[in-house]
Order: sequence, then structure tokens, then C-alpha cells
Amino acid sequence: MGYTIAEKIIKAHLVSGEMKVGEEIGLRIDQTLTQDATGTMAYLEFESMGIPQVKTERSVAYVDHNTLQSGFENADDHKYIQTVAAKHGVYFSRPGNGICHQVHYERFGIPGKTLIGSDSHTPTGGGIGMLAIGAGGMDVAVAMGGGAYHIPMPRMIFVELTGELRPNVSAKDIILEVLRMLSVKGGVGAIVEYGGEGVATLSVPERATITNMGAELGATTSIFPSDEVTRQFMAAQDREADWSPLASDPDAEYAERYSINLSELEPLAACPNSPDNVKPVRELAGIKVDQVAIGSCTNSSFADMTKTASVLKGHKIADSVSLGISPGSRQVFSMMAESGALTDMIDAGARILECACGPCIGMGQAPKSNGISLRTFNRNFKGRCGTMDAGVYLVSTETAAASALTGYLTDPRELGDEIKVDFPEKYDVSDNYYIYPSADKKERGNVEIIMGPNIKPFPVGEKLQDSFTKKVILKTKDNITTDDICPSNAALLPFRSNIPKLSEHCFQTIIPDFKERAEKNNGGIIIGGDNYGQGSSREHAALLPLYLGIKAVIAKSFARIHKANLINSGILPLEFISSADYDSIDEYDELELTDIKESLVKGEFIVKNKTKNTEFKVKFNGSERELKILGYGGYLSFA
Ligand code: MIC
Ligand code: SF4
Repeated sequence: MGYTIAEKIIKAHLVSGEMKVGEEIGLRIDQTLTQDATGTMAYLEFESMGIPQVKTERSVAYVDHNTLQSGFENADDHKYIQTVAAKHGVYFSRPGNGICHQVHYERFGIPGKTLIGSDSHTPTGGGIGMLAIGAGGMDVAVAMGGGAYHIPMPRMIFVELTGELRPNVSAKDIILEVLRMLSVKGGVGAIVEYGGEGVATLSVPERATITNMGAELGATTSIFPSDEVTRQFMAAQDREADWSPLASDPDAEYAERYSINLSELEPLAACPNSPDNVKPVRELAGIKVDQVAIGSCTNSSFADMTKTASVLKGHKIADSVSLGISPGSRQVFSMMAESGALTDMIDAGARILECACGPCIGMGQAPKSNGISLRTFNRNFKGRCGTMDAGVYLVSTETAAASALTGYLTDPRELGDEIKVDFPEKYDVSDNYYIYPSADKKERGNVEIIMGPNIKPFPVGEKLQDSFTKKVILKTKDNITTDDICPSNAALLPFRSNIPKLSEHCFQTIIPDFKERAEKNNGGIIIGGDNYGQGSSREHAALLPLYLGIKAVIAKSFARIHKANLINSGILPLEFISSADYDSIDEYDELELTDIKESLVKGEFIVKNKTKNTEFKVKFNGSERELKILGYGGYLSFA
């Protein structure tokens, strides 16, 4: 039997386990990336392991999320990351250099290598043929220290692309179509591979748009072959020597197969408040738009910026619209200046923002009350833009730019002309925004780590108790996001290094008093629905509940990264066997768990609902390694 692309990379990096779907495998990790919002925790964790130098081929620390610096907190975090990187052999990408995923595939991504990053959109690197996976900070810290990264062996999904995109339909519409077909749960436990004749018609940045938003499918990662298009892109980035071809075998087997005829696709939009709530723009045409935001790691390449500029050139944006544009990287920004694209945008009335995540993570540019915001981003969860009652639509660059001119949600095919871009033969490559670690290890060792007062120690779990009785202090519905558990916006992002402060806002998008409930009841248990913890990789979504005394989350199912983060924090992630049991529980019911250690080994627990005087079964679906981590009360006590 032949291998898929991902299976080939996994096989070449396998350090433990068997490649059987669902069984835990350990992978050797070639590269890691962190960003600042998850990076401070990851480096604090790395430091607590006492390993002097990172052991990967390349580890990069990006600063791209918290660049607003509304107080000293962000700047302190940046300094900490800069110094900790210099000390331990990590490449530092300064604020202003761009969004980690965009910069990483431009500068460091290598086909066939493994990459894990403390950010859920790390799979962007799949656009260049890497096995790139989002993880919690602790797992990235372990990989930096040379440890394996563990995941359940994913099943393989194949998406065949046939035909060719018609004018003004784009890669974003392809991934929105996949989301429409598979939903935000459809990729859970899977790797999505793209193939077919349509692949050769897509550039690396377009492929990266698709693999980026594979995170919204819940997929472990997504990947494209490394082919002639990849070679040309890497040559244009002065990195041809890093290129090698990579394709699946003709007889590779996939658990699921889908096919998309690119010639039949039309512009699509994900409507509020979920990336899989997808409709044709044609059906939404005419919705009045207050804000348009172009950028984020999904659509901020030079091609996206050139398309935007060509739509705006010689026009004025609608009076009712505020248009914000954030280029993805210094390279993109510099080339926009060089090519005149920047002038076209400014002349049309656009607001040019820093090369950073910016509005995508609520760092500024919140829309007005009840505002309608069109964004080329990847997530439209309620409140994420900074305005709770805003309606956010996720669209392609073409749709966003066209709508900025008309003031209404507009199908870009109505513009008439084809928005065409030529891919540059040479990208502008410069290292001026990087600080490379000293080649002299002794010199690295002498670097003083600077830590501001906002950086507080992270909580560490207690050894697992064999029984406990706790109240259900929150019962949630399906698809709860880590943005719900640990909200992020301009006011809260500065506190990513300060768990006690951040814990005041735990679950704030759902209830105002989670912390009080936890304090009054001496911690507790959370009941969740399906796909609990989808979205961002932020391990804060496990650390805040840990800090507040949460002992277990019992859900219908978990999102992969969040489940790993709960285990690393020593919180039990248990799953309902029958959804009727989920229905039978009410908030403040008192649940008793006994014989915990034995039940973990068996994989099955009996939970007593003392309030209702009933019993029900739940399961623990985890590896022996995870069982041990839970036994010790989290990864740090286990290691
Ligand atoms: C996101 O897009 O939600 C983030 C912000 O990039 C997160 C990371 C974080 O919360 O710091 C992610 O996707 O993992
Ligand atoms: Fe940054 Fe948004 Fe991408 Fe997350 S999704 S890395 S916040 S640009």
C-alpha cells in the first residue's frame, strides 16, 4: 500500500507508536514557532525544564499578537521573549516583521519537515508541504527541548481539486466551500490533503490560505504537495536549496474523499458567528457594510495586497465604510511600497495598519455597535472582533475590496474586470527584523533574561486525587471555543502572562460570574457539549480553569489541542457515552467521582449525580503517557 503525503512525513519522523488511526504516535519535531500571546508561557515552561539550548533545527519566536502596547505589559513580554530567545538559541522576529504564519512560510518553511507552533493556525505551513501542527505552549516547550510531540494518528482525508478558478473567485472560496461541506467538526482527528489537477493552478500563498483555515475544520493539519509551483516560490524567496518534491503515492489510501470543481465555485461568505455558516455572496448581496478589514494570517500575502490595490486604484471607498488593511509581513509591506500598491490603497481612503494580527484578535478596529464587518480573516466567533453585537462575515480579499467600494456586500464578479495578479519572480528578502541568537553558546548563556512585573508564575496542578465530589459550576452547549473560555481583546491580551488577573474573565462571553462560582464552590466541574474547546490553541483556556480549581471537564467530545492542554494541566477530560446523560445534568448538581486512578486505566468511570441520585458512565480516551501525566497532576510534575 502506498502512502499519503502526511503519512510519508510521519513515517520519516516517527519515534514512538504505530501509524494506526487513533493510536498515539510520537513525532520528532524539526522546527517550532511561538507567538507572543502564547509564547511567554511556553518559554516560562521551557525554562522550568532546565534545558540550556533548544534542540530543534530551527525555533522562531514571533511577536505579532500584542503589538498595541497600551501599557507596559506587552512591551515587557516582548523584552522577555527577546532575551529568553537569545539565551536559549531561538530566532527572534521583532514586532513589525509580520504575522508568524505568513513570515514562517516565506522565510523558514521547508517541504517534508515537521513544525509545531503555539498557535492553531500553524497548519498554514502545509501550503509549502510541511507537516505543520498547532499545539499548546507546553507541547512546544517539550519539542524545543528535543522531546517528541504526541498526537493520535489522524485519519486521512483527500480533497481533489479539479478545473480552475474563474475570475474573481479565490482560494478563500475553496476553503469556505470545504467548511460548508465538512463543518467546524468535520476535520477533527484528520489530516486534509489536497490533490488533483487543480492544485497546479494555485500558488503557494493561495495554498497557504487553504491550509490556514483548515484549523477551522478542527483538522490536525492540512497539506499540499511540494511541486514545481513550490519550487518556483522558494526560488523567488532565495531558498531553492531547501526545496524537494513531495507527493502522495498513486495507491495511497484515504478514509474520506471529496471533490471540488474549481470552475463551478463562486464567491462565498461565512456568516455570523461561525466559520462554517457559509452562503454564496450572491445571496447576501446588498447587506450594508460598516467595516472592511483585509489581512490576518489567512489573506495578507503580497498577492492579497496587490489584488486589493488593483480594485481600489483610482476609486474612493464608500463613505459609510472604514477600511483597515494589515499586510502580513515586512516583505509584503515593503513590496507594496515599492510597487505603488500602498499608494493606491492610501489614495482610496484605506487605513493602513501594522504588519500584525491586529483586528483579527480584537487588538483595535472593533466595529461600531451592531456593526457589520467584512473580514478576510478566519474566525468570526461572537465578540472576537471586540464588539459583542457586531456581525462578522468572513470573505475573500476580492469580495472585501469590492464591498469596501460599494458599501454593500458585493459579489466581486460584478466588478466586471478580472482582478489579476502576477506572482513576483523575486521577493524582497531581508533579515533586518530578525535578531539571530549568537553563534557562541557561551555568549548565549550570559544573556540576562528580563522579566517585567506583569509576568506571573503559571499554575501547576496537584497530584491526582483518587476521588472527589464537586458541583457542576457551568454547563455549556456545543462548539464552545477557547475564545469563550479565555476571551481575547485589546483589554485582555496584555494579561496573557498573568493568569490570576486573566482568570477574572474566564468564560466571560457566556456568564459574568464564572470566577465567583468557582470560588464559592471550591472549584468544580464543567459540563460541555460537542467539540468543546475548538479554535485557538491558547493553553490559557486550561490554565485559567486550573487556577480556579476545576478538576474535570465532562463533554460530549473535545477539540484536539484543548484536550491535550487540559491533560498537560492535570484536568480530567472525560467524555459522555450517552448524550442523554448530558441532558440529565443541571448546573449545581453535585457529582462524585471515585476510584479515579483505576477508572482512568480502564478508560471508563462511573459518575454519581448526588443531587439527582443517579449514576452514569463516562469514558477517558487517552494514551498511557497521558494517563501518567494526569496521575502526576500535569506535565511539569510528570517530566
Ligand atoms: C487566534 O487566532 O485565536 C490566536 C490568537 O492566534 C490563537 C493563539 C492565542 O490565543 O494566543 C490561536 O489561534 O491559537
Ligand atoms: Fe493572528 Fe488572527 Fe492568525 Fe490568530 S488567526 S495568528 S490572531 S492573524
